[in-house]
Amino acid sequence: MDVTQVDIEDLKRQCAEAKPRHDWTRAEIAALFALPFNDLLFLAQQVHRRHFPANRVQMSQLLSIKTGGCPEDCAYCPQSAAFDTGVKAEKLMAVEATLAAARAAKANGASRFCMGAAWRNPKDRDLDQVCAMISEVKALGLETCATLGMLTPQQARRLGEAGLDYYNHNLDTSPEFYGEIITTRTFQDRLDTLSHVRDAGLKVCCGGIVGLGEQADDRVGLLHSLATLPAHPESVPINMLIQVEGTPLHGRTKPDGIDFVRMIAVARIVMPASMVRLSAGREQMSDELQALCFLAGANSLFLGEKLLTTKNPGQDRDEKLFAKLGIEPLPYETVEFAAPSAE
Ligand code: SAM
Ligand code: DTB
Ligand code: SF4
Repeated sequence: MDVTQVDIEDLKRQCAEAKPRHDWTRAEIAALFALPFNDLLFLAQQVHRRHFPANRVQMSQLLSIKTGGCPEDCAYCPQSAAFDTGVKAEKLMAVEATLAAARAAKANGASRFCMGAAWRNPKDRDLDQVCAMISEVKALGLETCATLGMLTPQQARRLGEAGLDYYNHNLDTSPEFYGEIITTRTFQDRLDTLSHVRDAGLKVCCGGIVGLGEQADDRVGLLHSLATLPAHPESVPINMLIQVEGTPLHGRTKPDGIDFVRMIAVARIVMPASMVRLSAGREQMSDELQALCFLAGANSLFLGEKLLTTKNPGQDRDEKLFAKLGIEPLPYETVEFAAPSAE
């Protein structure tokens, strides 16, 4: 990839206008990654302020509604039945227990509730129960998101009818590196599910992970795949790998924090109107590293002590962090501010 072919001053001027575009080249994205760090952050913060209020971060709550025993072999995941991680397989949670968690999340300040299930794909019978959860969580006044694995077009439509706002399905990494991380479904399978979700009129939540052992070019490849989709995902979670003992990726060299911030900043610039979510991995991050992620354009995080099966910083630490940084929660009513313009 020849970054020297890119007119970087012209690219910076164009990016600062913050107009969503879908014709990104890999060379352009690589050139953004290669900017001096301060130039990259300055540009990302300029772009951020064209679409979102400054100093506002959405608080989201994650709940594992069906834990463990997953037939897929995603090498990062503690919930795969292929690895001995100590996560026990459980049944699908009852609607009432899910609602109790959603009420508690709302009381703690969350405006978004994400339900995750360790499935390759949902069975239609299970989907009835998940649809009931979605309708009732939505009725509490929370934005809803679900991540249940691969979907058929009909299943995506049913979720939309139940009131689902977003469906999360990550590409995780570049098309080239993907096969080293997951063998039980293909990159194309994931793109197919994303297009069913889009066709059903749902908002798309799609991102990936840093720290899988990928090369810098794989990070470019992931963001290129996302930013050249027919419509940008409205929501882009960027996860730092949480290394779980028993998974094949346990013991990988950890990426540099500055490279993680660069990933957030470039995601913000190439998908200017999307929510960029600082997702897994905050437990291991310093306050300073998280502050740089917000400066780079991240505007959502997960609240609480637990993600799906792993630890998260918890309310006390987050309240102190928000107070130190002068950040306030982004309320539900203003989240629509994030809707990408029609281009
Ligand atoms: N089973 C569904 C699926 O994979 O589509 C939904 C749940 S899955 C846990 C959702 C996402 O969580 C994965 O795509 C991955 O990006 C992220 N994830 C899982 N384990 C992780 C880990 N150890 N560290 C960071 N992110 C992780
Ligand atoms: C996403 O990209 N990150 C969240 C959410 N989507 C579902 C999941 C993070 C899971 C971290 C590992 C665990 O807690 O099991
Ligand atoms: Fe299963 Fe999702 Fe974990 Fe992959 S990431 S093993 S599909 S729960």
